[in-house]
Amino acid sequence: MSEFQIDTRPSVEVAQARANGRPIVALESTIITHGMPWPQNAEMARQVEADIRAAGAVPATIAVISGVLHIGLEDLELDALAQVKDAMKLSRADLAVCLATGRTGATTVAATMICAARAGIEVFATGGIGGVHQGAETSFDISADLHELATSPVNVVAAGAKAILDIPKTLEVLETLGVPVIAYGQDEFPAFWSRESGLKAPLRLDDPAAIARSFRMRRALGLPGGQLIGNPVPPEAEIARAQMAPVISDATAEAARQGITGKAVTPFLLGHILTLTQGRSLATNINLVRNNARLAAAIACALGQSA
Ligand code: PSU
Ligand code: MN
Repeated sequence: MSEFQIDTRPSVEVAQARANGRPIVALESTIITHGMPWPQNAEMARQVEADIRAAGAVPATIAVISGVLHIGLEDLELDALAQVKDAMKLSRADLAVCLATGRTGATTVAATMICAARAGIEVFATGGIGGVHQGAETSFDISADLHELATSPVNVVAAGAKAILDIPKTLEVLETLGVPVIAYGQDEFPAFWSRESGLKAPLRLDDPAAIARSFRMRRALGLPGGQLIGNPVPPEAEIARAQMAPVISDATAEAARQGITGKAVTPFLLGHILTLTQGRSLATNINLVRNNARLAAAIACALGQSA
């Protein structure tokens, strides 16, 4: 066996939480560096951490800073990361290169799941997951987030998938991969800015304890991978599906016109939609991430009681 070590650093708060066996919730960092503009990104990240603390758990924002894997960021580190212009966007494929070359990178859902699982963290809150892009039948653009959900044992709480994705195909791929897609408190799979997608979720659970038990049951069955929890945006923050549809088509068409491909697609669409909705999409985005953080904390607390 190799002696190779990953340079890993927990925040002071995460180290204490581990020592005391307290529930921890992982948070991704691509949403900070590639998903939202400064300074709202830093404000959002701080607010979400505070929401997790208020709900009785400890936040662990995950990122690679100068080749060191951080499980939890100190406030100054978070502030600096939110202003880095050239952070790498790290998915499963990029994580090792970033660590090996001493660079700085922000973790997507896939990379955050990998790091959380290594750190023994079973719950992770984000905004929306990556998925099968519209036109995937020609572009082959399918996010590595989907395969990761089938591989790493982490509960991912998201507000569903954005309609910049092909949601029916995304659900089909998740089914093929054997990932439980669980709508929280409603029958429909939510569509990020909107509570409804027009599609029923394959599974529904109404309380965090049931989500925790089903996670433990998968492990007892010897099944790898995690669970995707679709948590609808609160009604007061929602933007209706009909209102978002033309905005999304406009952004998707512009991406095609400019020849945007690969990793650049999701950040381009998010930025364009922000401009088109004059910032309204950002307010909704922040609201739903906070809502997901609260549910993730409740699941982490329930898992702590069932361990
Ligand atoms: N969807 C969002 N906001 C985001 C992302 C997705 O609503 O910030 C980010 C997440 O980090 C997600 C990544 O894991 O984009 C997916 O990128 P790709 O499609 O390139 O796999
Ligand atoms: Mn992609």
